[in-house]
Amino acid sequence: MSWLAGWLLACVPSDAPAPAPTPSEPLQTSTSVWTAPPGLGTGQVVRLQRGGATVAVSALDAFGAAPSVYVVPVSAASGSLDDLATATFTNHPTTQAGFDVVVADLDADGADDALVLGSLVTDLLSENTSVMGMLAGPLEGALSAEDLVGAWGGGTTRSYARRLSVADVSGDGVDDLVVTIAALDFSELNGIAVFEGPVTGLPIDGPHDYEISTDAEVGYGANFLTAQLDDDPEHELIVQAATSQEVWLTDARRADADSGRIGVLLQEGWDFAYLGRSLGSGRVVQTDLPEVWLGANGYGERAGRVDAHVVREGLVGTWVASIESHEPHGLFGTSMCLADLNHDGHQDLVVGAPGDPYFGEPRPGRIYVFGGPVAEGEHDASEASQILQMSEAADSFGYAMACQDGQLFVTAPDDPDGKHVYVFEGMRW
Ligand SMILES: [Ca+2]
Ligand SMILES: [Ca+2]
Ligand SMILES: [Ca+2]
Ligand SMILES: [Ca+2]
Repeated sequence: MSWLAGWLLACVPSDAPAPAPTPSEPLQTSTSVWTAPPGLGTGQVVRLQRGGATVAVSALDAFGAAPSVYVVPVSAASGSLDDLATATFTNHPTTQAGFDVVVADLDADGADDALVLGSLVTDLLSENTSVMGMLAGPLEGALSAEDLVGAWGGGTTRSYARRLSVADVSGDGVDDLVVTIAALDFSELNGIAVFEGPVTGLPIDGPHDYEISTDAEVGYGANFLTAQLDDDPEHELIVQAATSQEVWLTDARRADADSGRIGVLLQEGWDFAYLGRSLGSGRVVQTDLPEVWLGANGYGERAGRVDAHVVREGLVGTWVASIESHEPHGLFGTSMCLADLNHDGHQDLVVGAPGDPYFGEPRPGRIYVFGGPVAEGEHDASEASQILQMSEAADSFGYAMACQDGQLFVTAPDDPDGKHVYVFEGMRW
């Protein structure tokens, strides 16, 4: 059984009614709304450009195919994504889900490039393989599959999977491209591939430089994040091991690629909690140590929770705080974001609870804002500084988020009115 099917099938529906929504009073904030064209489900993915000047938003058509990507300046006011985007990429119609997108200057020529990751229908049996394509900057105007300067597949038995990141993981000061690897049918997730930057050369069809992999049954690489967790210059990997319900902290330097397995945060008895569905790093709990935040949106009747672990020397994680929701099928922890949103000098935590489209009653999505510092120990989600809900529809508000100090971008991919990205600035609570 694949890790995804395992997550979906193992979750037992509950007849317990969800408590009535309790959104907070309107936040003191300026809110912009980016609206998608009719029929496009925008916002499965929202990612800040490396550097924070633009936001990339993914979109799928009504059949979950033909992924598009809008690149929008972070300062854009409310309006149509078609009008606000400085670049729009529309993929080939036979291309399926848009798994991920990153915008960064990967070839170090001074102009942003985009990497898009999707699944191609390769034959009549709908056997899928994931392909990662690069759009070389400058990113301007309407772009199509013909503008892709190169495409990577993973080989004959594996493909690049669902998550991308750009960060210096090799320690030479130059950003690298990091991507998960899976079996072609996604039944096994078992590695992280690294392309050492700068990634240049056209066409780009070479294999990755090295990889960090584990036994297939671990499910290493369903989700991951790059973050700075110690004193060495390179970024570390925070990796979801979906099948074994773990999150691993991994040093991704080339010299350490064989060991790869430095820290393990094993959570006993959390079957199908989907630990690592969302991942974060920062310093929200009052501490001098870097933290990793782990979302487990399937925990406890799919109510969900998030846990913070401080990271000590040697990438050893120690639990310090948790925030648990008691609303079944809220899927609290589907997304999260860490930044100082109200400019008070403390990082804040935002957690998305978009609702459960599989086993729950239709309900609006919500986000929970926890003003930092969050005290050590156990907390209830109702302690949030703010709980926000933007409509009465089952809009999946909170499905994906991106943020930087003072700015929060939240998607609502199922909003029937097409209000698919909310931008919050100047937040106060
Ligand atoms: Ca470039
Ligand atoms: Ca590097
Ligand atoms: Ca480091
Ligand atoms: Ca703050």
